[in-house]
Amino acid sequence: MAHEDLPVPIFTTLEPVYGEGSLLDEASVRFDRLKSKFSELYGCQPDVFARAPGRVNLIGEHIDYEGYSVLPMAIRQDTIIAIHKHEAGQTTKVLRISNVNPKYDTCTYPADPDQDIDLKNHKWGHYFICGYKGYYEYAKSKGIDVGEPVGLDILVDGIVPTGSGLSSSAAFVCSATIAIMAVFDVNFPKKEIAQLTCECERHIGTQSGGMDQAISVMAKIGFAELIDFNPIRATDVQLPEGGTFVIAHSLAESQKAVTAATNYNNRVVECRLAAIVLGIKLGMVPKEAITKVKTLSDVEGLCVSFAKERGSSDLLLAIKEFLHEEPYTAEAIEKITEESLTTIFANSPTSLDVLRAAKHFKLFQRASHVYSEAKRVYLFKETVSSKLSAEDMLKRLGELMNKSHHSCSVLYECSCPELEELVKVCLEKGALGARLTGAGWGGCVVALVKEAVVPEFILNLKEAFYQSRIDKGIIGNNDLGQYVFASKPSSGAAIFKF
Ligand code: NG1
Repeated sequence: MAHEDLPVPIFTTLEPVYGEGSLLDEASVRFDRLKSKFSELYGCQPDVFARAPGRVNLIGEHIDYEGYSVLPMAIRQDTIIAIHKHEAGQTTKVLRISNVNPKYDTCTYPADPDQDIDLKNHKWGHYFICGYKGYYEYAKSKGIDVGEPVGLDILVDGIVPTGSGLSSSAAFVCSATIAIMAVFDVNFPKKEIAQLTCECERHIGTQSGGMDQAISVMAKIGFAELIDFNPIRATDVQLPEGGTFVIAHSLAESQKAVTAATNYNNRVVECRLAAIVLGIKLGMVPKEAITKVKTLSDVEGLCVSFAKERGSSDLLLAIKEFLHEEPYTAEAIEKITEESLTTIFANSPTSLDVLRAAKHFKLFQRASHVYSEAKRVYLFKETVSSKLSAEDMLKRLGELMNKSHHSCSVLYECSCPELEELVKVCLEKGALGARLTGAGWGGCVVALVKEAVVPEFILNLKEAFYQSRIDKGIIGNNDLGQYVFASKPSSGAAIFKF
């Protein structure tokens, strides 16, 4: 059976996930602390535990929601959730969500799975409710008898740095969903959980693409994964010997849910508009384009045919011909679509927020990024499977990462001054390639570094980027390990029943 058709594994010991040595030791301490804190808080033991990892995306940024494949790997940092279910019929039907980190206050929600999430009042516990709603929506759609909602006690321990582009949100939503499934004694194939967690994270107000949840659920130790969408599929990618991916935090926090209207969701809307305009220019009737075209991948075929007719294989030809570099006003787009933008997005409140906040739309730049980035993902995968020498392979991968960063920075404009500085420092200190990873607008850089020089590279980064920030008290001298680390591909989500 294909890996993605299997259910989430259930283990009775920590070793299958955490291996041995310091990782296992660290995990044992965390699980022991969860158990004792749980009984202190709730007066009982958890029924079951679930964990899901964060991820680093090696290449393929801001293209998952356009239907294109991406190439991430899971990192060792994860979110663990301990959960206990109350008996049906008990009067206190609430969800109590606590965190081992005292920074997060306990959140209480009703057990009603149809509750609305208060998006104007952002709380950390909302991410659990995404998983909760997602579980019920999915179980009902599968005809599973979900019965009356019951009270749940939950304790969370997350060590994926937040706002860092390493998917702390997906690690939380996936571990929440899987913990809920496990406590209700159901399990679904991984590809279905990847899809349902992607959809339910959208309850938080971002129009997520699905990469983070897919890798968190489907990752395998030792491999990066090429993730395809529609349908979701994961193909193992063995990374070349001799190279290490170093993750370094720019120390600028990226608040994706809070800035959605001007950043993340804005780009999703711009891509949709670019796709509709391209569809019309390439011969679709406006009404048909508006109903049928959701993503740039939907009009790829038309762009390819257009290029072929002109004797070219360049997908970008249609963009160069039909979209202009100057930003579009809403009125200019409406002349082409023959429909108001508010009508086009009438069913999507978060897109309407984008329209209210946007001054103009950069259709040429966003579409150019998406099509070129999609191509780089395949070139990366092809390079990894090629017969090139390890040295040449690493060099080529580094170049692709640099091109990806340039495109994110200049065409997609999802970088920020801190990320630009850190990418520059990484390259100056010998990285073969470096790029922002994840949504951007803050968060982390991923750099490809020759394995033999990793310790020296990290020391150089400390001197050139972090020391001045340590001196200013932005981070503590002893905390550096949380902000810069080498990462190996880790394993995916799991359930523990001890
Ligand atoms: P992060 O970096 O975790 O916020 C976000 C999206 C991904 C993808 C990347 C950009 C969510 C949960 N994740 O990731 O789907 O679009 O940005 O490539 O919204």
